[in-house]
Amino acid sequence: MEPVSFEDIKRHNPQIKPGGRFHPLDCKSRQRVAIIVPYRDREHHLKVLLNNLHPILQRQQLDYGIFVIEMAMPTTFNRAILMNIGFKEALKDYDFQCFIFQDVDHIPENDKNLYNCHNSPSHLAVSVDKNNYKLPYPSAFGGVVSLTKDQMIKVNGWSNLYFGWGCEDDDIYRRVHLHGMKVSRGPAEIGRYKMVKHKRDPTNHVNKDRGNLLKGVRTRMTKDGLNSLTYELLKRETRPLYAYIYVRIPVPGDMKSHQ
Ligand code: UD2
Ligand code: MN
Repeated sequence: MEPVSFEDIKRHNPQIKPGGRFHPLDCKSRQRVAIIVPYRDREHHLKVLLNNLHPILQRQQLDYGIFVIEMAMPTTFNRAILMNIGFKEALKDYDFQCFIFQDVDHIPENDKNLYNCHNSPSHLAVSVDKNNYKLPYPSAFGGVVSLTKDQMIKVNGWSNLYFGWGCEDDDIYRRVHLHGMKVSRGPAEIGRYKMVKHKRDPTNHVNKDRGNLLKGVRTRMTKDGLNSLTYELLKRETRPLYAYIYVRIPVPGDMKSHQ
């Protein structure tokens, strides 16, 4: 759980290709998997995550890539729109079939927690130390989840409208159910995570509008998501351990300016 320098992580994982890509040389992976990490000012967490995740994913013999999507200051953080951007940008690189949406502070504990996709969207972070390794509520869908490319398109991705903390995960959970799918979960002893301890970030205050937004999912979901996504790509870098994507998000009310 201690941060390790990016150089040391690279040295310990010599098989990782630029952009944080890997595929096994002695077999063909079942799935091509993109790991999307929403990010702002958490370098300490990113070091802990990459130091744990790269070894695990290699042992799982995945054909994978890690994408870190950073949102430019000063706009209030918007985790869900970064997921949509990661989905779109990763597909420009490679024909990924499966998307894992991974919080930067969630560190998997068990190698058997497979980073792949299923017939229905899946919640991977079933038991997190922060919640005493218990699911906080039956419809929880936070931390780490997986959806296939087709499932993402079917639900129109994540909402773009949740600025600040909360309920963006409940929004996509509802989209999944409103499209006749159910969320699957593995056993709690496998879906175990440690969350790096942190305080609420200064640019991610509680979203006061989250309850209202959530009430409107059904009517909003067909027009708020992948099909209404707008952002400004500021930088795209192939870093040794991950692909880095730096974006500016238009604030609500200013949506037209970046189209
Ligand atoms: C919970 C959820 C999380 C998300 C969030 C509400 C669980 C286990 N976790 O986590 O999935 O739904 O509530 O938005 O249910 N981030 C940054 N920089 C920032 C702010 C956020 O990188 O300044 C990213 C980072 O990947 C972080 C994630 O967004 O892990 C979620 O934010 P959080 O860790 O502050 O939220 P938390 O722990 O309450
Ligand atoms: Mn957290």
